[in-house]
Amino acid sequence: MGFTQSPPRLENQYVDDRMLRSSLARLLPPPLCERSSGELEHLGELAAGELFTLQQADRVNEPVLTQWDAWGERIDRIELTPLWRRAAGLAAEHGLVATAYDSALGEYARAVQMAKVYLFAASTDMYACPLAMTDGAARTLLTADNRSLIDRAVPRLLSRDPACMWTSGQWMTETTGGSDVGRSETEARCSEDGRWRLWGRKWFTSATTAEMAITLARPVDNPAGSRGLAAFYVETRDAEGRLQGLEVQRLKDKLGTRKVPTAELRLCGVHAIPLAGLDRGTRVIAPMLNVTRLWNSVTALALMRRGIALARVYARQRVVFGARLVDKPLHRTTLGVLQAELEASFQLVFRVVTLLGRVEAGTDADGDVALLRLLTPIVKLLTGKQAVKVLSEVLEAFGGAGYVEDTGLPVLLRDAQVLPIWEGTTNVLSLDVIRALRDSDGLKRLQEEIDRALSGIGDEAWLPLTRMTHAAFDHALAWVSQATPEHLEAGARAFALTLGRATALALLIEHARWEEAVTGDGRAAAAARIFARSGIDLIVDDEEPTSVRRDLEALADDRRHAS
Ligand code: MFK
Repeated sequence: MGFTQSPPRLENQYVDDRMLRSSLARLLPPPLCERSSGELEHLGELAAGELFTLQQADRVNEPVLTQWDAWGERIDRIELTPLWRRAAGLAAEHGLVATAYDSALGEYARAVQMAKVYLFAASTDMYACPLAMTDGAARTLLTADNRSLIDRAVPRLLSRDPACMWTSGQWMTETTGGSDVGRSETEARCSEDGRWRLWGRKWFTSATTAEMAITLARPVDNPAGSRGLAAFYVETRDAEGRLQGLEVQRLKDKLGTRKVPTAELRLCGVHAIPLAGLDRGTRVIAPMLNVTRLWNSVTALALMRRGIALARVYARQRVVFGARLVDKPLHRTTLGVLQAELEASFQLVFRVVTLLGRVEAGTDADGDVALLRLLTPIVKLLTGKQAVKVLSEVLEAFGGAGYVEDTGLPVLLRDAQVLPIWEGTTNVLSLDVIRALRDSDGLKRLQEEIDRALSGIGDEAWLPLTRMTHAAFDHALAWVSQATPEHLEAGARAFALTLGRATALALLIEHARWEEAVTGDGRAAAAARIFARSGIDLIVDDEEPTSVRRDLEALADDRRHAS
């Protein structure tokens, strides 16, 4: 028998994560940090142990849709996989959604919740998706202030009892598009008894096993476009537990997230209740978008962390060309750059988590709302792209094994690939950043945020990095203030990424200084220095904007010719 490589095994994912523990120690008051650590350690153990093992055993299982029973009755039953069934119970018991609404935690509720999500998400094959929708639905109902719906649904969405907890779906995407929801074709009609019913087709719904959903539809006399859409609350089943006014046409055959029973739905007169008025539905549903975009960002962190954790373990045990991989300079460089990306984004995402916690608890300071509005699309678009890059490198760090399905590694990349797509693509979110600038003074607040994070630095060693951060932000500011509307759109992605990377660097420097001072650990500082070398300012000034535009047009559309 020849050589056999032992597989990478995970340590407790809380105990083993210096970045998570030191960040929580800075962000949370010490007694709360101490109190939370027991449950987080337990989740870290589940993530590395029982759930990780179950995940491998569940690898080839997928949800199954049964549309008809043996006697010809339409039932549209979806059977979930064992991993997801276990995840549902644990998510309720550990309050993966409820923690965010625990008033005893005050402004820290979101930070404690998202620390749990970060530990849970990578071992549960995107069970984070229905949880994100559930959290978004609870927040949307509370914001809409619809008392009867709040009384009926919110206690169920926030239940910690697996037998009582509801999940929610979010049905927005139609065949006309997942981005331009203003073109939705679903119709809402009010019956003579005053009850609303919906007719239409939802092309991409997550997830149909939910007890309720929030959806958009156009009351028949309303105008076209997004202002004519209304947001509706739907309960998916009747008193006997049968789907009411809904048909599941099929489950989607997707690249990844294959445990998520994403379905095409036909709405055939499903009963629905308007959430808040009969128009401007996208604005009503916006809290859902913003909450789920943050879940998307935390999930990106979780997948990056999982991939890097596995690659590090592997590098310590794998011997090539006479040495362990971890002792090879080029491999160390590769892993170090990945960790630096993760550390910078972790600080940025958890800053947004903290802001959301403050705003929801009503302890926000002047400007927190504007900063949150601007940073939410930025963290989503930054981390979504980054997760794909990082997970692609992680697979490569395993050589051929990373490309082999039963190592359980390829699924990380496939699942990561959805993160820049769903909940708004990178380009749609880049345009949302521009929209957010119009709606608020977010840019001024972001400048104050960077100044705050970098204030009081006397140590000369930090100066090159702080200068780089300010220079990138100033460049973005100068660019946006002189861009024509067309340039603004064409350059929105580089602009948003530059703001994101500059802010992430500032926040990482802030954390690194704290970590060095309090614990003497210099690894966050090392991450800041390496992150800074990977490109902060991504804006390219066009010397001759018109000619550059012509070049790009010719390259994007092969029926055009550059002249
Ligand atoms: C692991 C966790 C992951 C989560 C799993 C997700 C699985 C789900 C699968 C899916 O369903 S993916 C589909 C998700 N779809 C999207 O994310 C939609 C992407 N498109 C957009 O975000 C568009 O920008 C948008 C639909 C919001 C454009 O809407 P409109 O109505 O055409 O644009 P408009 O007129 O600018 O915005 C309408 C109002 O909403 C405006 O307010 P006013 O009426 O007061 O003027 C906007 O300011 C407001 N608004 C839009 N986006 C907002 C917002 N307000 C706050 N926050 C936002 N993000």
